[in-house]
Amino acid sequence: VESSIPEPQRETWRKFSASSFKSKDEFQRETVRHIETTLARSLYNCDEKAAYSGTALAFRDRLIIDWNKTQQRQTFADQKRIYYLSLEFLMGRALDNAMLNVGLKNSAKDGLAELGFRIEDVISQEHDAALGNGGLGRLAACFLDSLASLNYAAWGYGLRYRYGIFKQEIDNGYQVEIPDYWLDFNPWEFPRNDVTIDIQFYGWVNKYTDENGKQITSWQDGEIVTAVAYDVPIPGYGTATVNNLRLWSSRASSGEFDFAKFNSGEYEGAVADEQRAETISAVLYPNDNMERGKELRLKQQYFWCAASLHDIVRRFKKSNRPWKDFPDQVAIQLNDTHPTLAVVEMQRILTDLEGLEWNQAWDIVTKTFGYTNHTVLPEALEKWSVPLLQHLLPRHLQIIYDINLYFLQQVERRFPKDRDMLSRVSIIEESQPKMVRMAYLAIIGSHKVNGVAELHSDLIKTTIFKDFVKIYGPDKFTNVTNGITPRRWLHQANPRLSELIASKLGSYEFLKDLTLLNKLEKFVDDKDFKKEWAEIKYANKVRLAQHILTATGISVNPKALFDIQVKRIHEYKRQQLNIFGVIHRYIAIKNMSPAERKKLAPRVSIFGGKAAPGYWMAKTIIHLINKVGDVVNNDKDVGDLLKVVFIPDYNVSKAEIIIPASDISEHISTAGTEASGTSNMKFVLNGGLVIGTLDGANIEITREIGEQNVFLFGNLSEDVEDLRHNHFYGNHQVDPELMKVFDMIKKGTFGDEGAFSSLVSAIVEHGDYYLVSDDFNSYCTTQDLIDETYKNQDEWVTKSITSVARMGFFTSDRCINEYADTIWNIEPLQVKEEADVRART
Ligand code: 4GP
Repeated sequence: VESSIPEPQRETWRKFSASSFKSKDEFQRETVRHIETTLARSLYNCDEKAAYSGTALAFRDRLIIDWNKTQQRQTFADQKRIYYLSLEFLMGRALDNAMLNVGLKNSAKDGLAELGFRIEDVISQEHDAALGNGGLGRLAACFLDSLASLNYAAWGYGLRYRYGIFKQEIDNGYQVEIPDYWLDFNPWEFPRNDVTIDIQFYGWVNKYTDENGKQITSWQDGEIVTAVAYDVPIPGYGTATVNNLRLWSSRASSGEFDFAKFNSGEYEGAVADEQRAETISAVLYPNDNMERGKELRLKQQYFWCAASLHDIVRRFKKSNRPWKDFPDQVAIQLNDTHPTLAVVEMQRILTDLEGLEWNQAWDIVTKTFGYTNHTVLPEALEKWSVPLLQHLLPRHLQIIYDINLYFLQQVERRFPKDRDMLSRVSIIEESQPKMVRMAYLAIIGSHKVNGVAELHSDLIKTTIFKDFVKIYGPDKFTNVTNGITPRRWLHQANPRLSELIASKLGSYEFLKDLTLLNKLEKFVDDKDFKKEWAEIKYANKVRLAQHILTATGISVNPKALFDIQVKRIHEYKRQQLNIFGVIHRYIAIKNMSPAERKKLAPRVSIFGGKAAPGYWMAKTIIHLINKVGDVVNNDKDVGDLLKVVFIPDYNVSKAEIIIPASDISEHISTAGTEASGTSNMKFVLNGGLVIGTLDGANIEITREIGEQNVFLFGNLSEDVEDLRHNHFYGNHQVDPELMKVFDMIKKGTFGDEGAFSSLVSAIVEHGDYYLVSDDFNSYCTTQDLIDETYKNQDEWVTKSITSVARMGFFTSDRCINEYADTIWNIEPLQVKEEADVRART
């Protein structure tokens, strides 16, 4: 690097090089210094917010020192790096995680207490970084934690949205969306004003022969927007590795500001261009498992892919290696199809800008990329219209056509008699207008394609991508079952349970090797241990009850069975099945004799989750849940036997309170629709049991923890197609008990029945696509079995402990090691300082 300090001066430099705090006193000194100087506050005006800011800045310094060293170490080692491209990183809060991962939470706790603050109050000042919708975005965040904890040289690349996922309020039972402006104070990012990349849009393609007779293809004119890097340090647990998450922010390029306009008094016009540029990274699109082909979304995708790739290429070029080494130095993982344009941009860089031959370039591209599919739902499979691409990215469209041409030629040679095959697998769908099928492009441009749980990986091979299995053979397709980080989802969310487990296992090593949990099985008959286990669950329920009271005004009994379904609201996830089941229970209670009522375990049905603002059915489900709650919670005749709660604004920090408090959680998607699910893993790891369908990772969870520890119900994925067919062509009868539920809704018990008619008619009149009626009876029977089982608390706790003991497989560490082995072909980097910082929890 040109600006580096010459050797003779480096001694001085090293003498004063910043060092990390290691003790409570040093932490206090740093925190007070930041409060007094960086924030210009004092002991006379330091509130909890300022205490949070000071603490966060002190820990940020610590992280950045390790971050610098990590980056240097990785540069010197010059090994392969993995780049995880994701439009979503649902990180949640950073401070608690930073304190735990560097092993200084206890020092911080004592240090803050001496300064006059409770650590919990300080931690809860932080605004969630909510740059994601749901499963796919939270998975990316768990992966970053594992990559750093396992010492992989890894970077995340994403967009720095000014507005993350909207904040949800409930007004008169309806969801209302409030913008989430989260950047007012964000100590966790470093603007890198020196790391900028100009990104081009629109314009036209000029092909010509230069004076040396060389064919030149040049993309000209159009509009330039600048990408500015913001770096977020990602600390590993118990290691000195701090990796980087680079988020791009859009800014008008310096050439863009129109001084002529400005000087002639047209202030607004001059500023308008600037605002247009900034719009690109302004908002996260609030859709989960759903695509809506908006031009601005496509702009976001290209802006982010192009910036990331040029950054990666720039880093690679510093090593002066030949291009053919690129795939040995770089692995790029596409988190769903959102970053697929990176494949095209890479091919463009190599051919148009670097002058490689098409085939040589394409070989490099396909060895570099891997693609992860997260859904088989047709409404979520991305397609972009050809005219839109032609307009926005004219050169990329040409390259897509060329990729498709060579691919189809190859297919035709292999399957000369199968004309149909060509149109089925073409990247271009011959519709009006023509569409580019991004998943096909991602498959063709990658060397591996993976699903996220066994059933899902089988389904993509036998349904949506089956032709590609014929073309490429089965080895290109693989499975990596999802996982979660036990650091956040056990240790941070459930500190008492983590502590109890550590006391039994003798250390916190299980947070690094989750399979060690299996040693807990030895203690399932230990009375004191079981008692403590149950007490911790109860304390977590008290904590949640407190949150529910503050957030909704509803008072719930923590002794009742807590039945929780929190996730994005979607018809396929079937919150409607759950709330219909609740109404069924309400009817049953109303008809019970006092003796029967005495025998029933009181229950609190807890819901949470956001609906995409344009998803009418999902919003109707939220409305029904709230209206049922209004009626049931105020029915004196029912009392504590049943309460229905909708917790507003479900997000990562709320999940950390909600998940440890479940007795039962619901993962009840129509079989074959939920790719994996990850909250199922979080709930079980926290000692809750689950009711679920044979879908996604539920199947593997059951295999690991044993069928006797899971409440399974419902039809199997292989029967779904026939059942759907029958709904239209057979003799389809809606379940009679479900009809009683509909009668109650129609009577107006929960307010204007018209408000819910779409939910009812989807089942009664429109073919019940999600098989709610088919599964209703088996769902309700299984809920009765849960009531029965819950009565025997001793047996329940045994199930709970056994399940936790067998959850080792579902750590994201295992998952990342599988990606590293089977897709990225990359080894972790050895870190010497590791011993120094380990196990200081
Ligand atoms: C989600 C899937 O719906 C979920 O089953 C899976 O666990 C998660 O990805 C992580 O793999 N998909 C999305 C999406 O969030 O937007 O497609």
